Amino acid sequence: MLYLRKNILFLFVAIFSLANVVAQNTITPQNTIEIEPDDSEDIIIQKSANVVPAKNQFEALQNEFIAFIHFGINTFTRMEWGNGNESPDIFDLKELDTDRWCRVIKDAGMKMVILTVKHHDGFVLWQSRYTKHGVMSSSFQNGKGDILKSLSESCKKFGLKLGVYLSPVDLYQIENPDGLYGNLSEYTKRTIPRAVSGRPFENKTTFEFEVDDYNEYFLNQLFEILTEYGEIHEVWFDGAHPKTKGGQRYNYSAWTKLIRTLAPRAVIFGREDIRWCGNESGATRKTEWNVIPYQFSPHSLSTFPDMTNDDLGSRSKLYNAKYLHYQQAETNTSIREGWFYRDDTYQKVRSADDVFDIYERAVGGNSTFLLNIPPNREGRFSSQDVAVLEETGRRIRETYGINLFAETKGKKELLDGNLNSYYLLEDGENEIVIEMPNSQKINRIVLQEAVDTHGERIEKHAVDAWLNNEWVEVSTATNVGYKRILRFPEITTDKIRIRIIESRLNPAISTVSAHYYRTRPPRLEFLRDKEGMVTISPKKAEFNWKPHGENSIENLYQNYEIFYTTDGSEPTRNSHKYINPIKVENNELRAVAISSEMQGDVFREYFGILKNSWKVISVSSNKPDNDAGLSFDANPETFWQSETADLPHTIVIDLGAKQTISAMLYTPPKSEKPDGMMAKGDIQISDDCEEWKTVEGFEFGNLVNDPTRRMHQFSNAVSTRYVRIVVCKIEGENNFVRVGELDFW
Ligand code: FUL
Repeated sequence: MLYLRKNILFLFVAIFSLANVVAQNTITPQNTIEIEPDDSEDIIIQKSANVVPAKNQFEALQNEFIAFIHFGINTFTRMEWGNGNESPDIFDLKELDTDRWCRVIKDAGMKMVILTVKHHDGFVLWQSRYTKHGVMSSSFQNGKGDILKSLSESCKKFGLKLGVYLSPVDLYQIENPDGLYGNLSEYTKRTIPRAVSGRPFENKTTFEFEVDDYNEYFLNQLFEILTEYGEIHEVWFDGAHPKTKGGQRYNYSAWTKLIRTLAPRAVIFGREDIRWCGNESGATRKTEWNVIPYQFSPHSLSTFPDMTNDDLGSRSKLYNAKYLHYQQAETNTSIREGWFYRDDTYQKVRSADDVFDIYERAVGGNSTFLLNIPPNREGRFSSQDVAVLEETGRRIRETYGINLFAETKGKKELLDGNLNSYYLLEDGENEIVIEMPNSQKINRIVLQEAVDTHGERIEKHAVDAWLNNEWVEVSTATNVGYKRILRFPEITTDKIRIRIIESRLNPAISTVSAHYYRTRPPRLEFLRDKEGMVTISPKKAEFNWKPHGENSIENLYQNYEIFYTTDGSEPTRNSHKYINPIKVENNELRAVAISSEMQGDVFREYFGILKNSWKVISVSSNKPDNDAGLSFDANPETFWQSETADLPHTIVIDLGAKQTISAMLYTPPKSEKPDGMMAKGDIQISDDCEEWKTVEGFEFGNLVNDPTRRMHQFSNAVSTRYVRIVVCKIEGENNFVRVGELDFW
């Protein structure tokens, strides 16, 4: 049964009391619906199923994946938060390539860019009339540069929307003696924008507000941003406050009025339009409702409820509400460790797996994915970030750019990918069967409800596939809302069934599509224990900022097998299949992961002689918690560290028995700042621990930039029981030595 948008009918399922029936028929879809004191629980749920996004919110939902750009003074001080006392000279920007930012953002599949035009430190990135603390006082383009202008022009060129982050807290205005923040000025009637001689506005709109100095300053700046940089689609108000002063209050109602008048299509983050998802790590809820209960009208509040709870909108939360309001979540996180760029060595970048996994969880979990990409001090995105974004964009296009139901005949309003049509399930109708003309390989199903007309209704659903002449459940999830992506191991079928298990009212489904994510074989890593047993597993990416608790490898890598060799030959599908840890001793291990369609890279590593009977005979010094034995405990996370920085450092090891060795392997310990790495020294051998013979000198270069495992190969193999390593040069800040692992081959 097709329901056209203009012909909205409201059908209700259950049998209610007369009062309830009257109420049901009068529920008009709205952005905010008030709960009456005598509303029954059923009525509350029906009301919740008619709370819909406003026009600007619905437009914003369709952006799905958007970019955040943190750029400013902190980019140059390498701090996450500035203090407001920074000199504008610090902003030493020589080049800026906003076209390149936009090209990369567009290719990644993002639709909007939000720039931090003023972060907490108060330094502004545009040519404001109302402060000198910004680009106008820096050397960038002789004080004439305007980052917002340049970005707005690039956005136009690349067809991207533009948003602004304007920090309510302003440390420059707090710390500076003439600062306006919390200066206890009087609330008086003021005209916005305040006229500044020689700098008239083309837009002649004016506003009168009863505000104090800081609110006036903030409104004047909002006026500049919203009238002189093209259309603004999002205004981001951060809730974080490093400091406050003088009991400063914000005149949100005036801010909102100004934004609604000057940028009617813009959504406001941190107010009633868009809410914080509750974390900054890229974590997503299994059930993300955008219909949120409020105790007071969300349109007049100045403080907002806690958004960190795991459950914000289940039935039980709604029963206690006074208002139900549509307020979508933005899943915001950074591609790097931190919001601002620091460096390319120590500040790790998320892997494409991680970003793509967050994309599927966030966009496919009823929220918008806001990913921060902080430009570097050269005004560009670093190549590591670009590579990750390119790969993410490729995966999004490959997976979601092709709808495997495209050729399917059936309910057009479900299959046409058009958000303006929907299929409203009839009473008692709880499944949709989609029959394809041919069998397809599928591992993703996407569902969308017609939230703009019917709100969020589905509470629980499942996807079944017709396999071997029966229905088999392949995936199940809770709510849908704007979009739900269901991921499951790949199946080949010509029939899919969507089952609605629980719902707040008859759901209106706008689109159903099927997709195939080409599972890449994972990168591999090896870990050998003291007994020589090697575990082969997908390589975990290093990213040590705000863990989101998800295992992106498990989420994305399904249907692959690992094959290996230990005889130096290339592993193929015919080699040994890896199931459990394998013993590798004095051999080279090579392994490859193979998925149904693709063969991954071959990973190889030398494993030396077993270390289970090694002993430390003597050591020049060690810190109490970093004893020398940790240099061969088969755990690269633990390490020997000398107590002193006096060179040379020496360690004498008993190999337990006479062994033939032809190479030494050195693994520096993992650490944020690689330090104490043995760069040069001698390898000596002895049979009695008294008479020593130097067999080799070793030297490793560029360890600070590349603190990875190194091998020194001997010119001739030697036989020995005791080995003494004499370290005479260290790379890193101090001269103490740190050894994660030593191996002999
Ligand atoms: C937080 C801020 O304090 C961070 O610096 C960053 O801007 C992030 C998006 O919001 O609250």
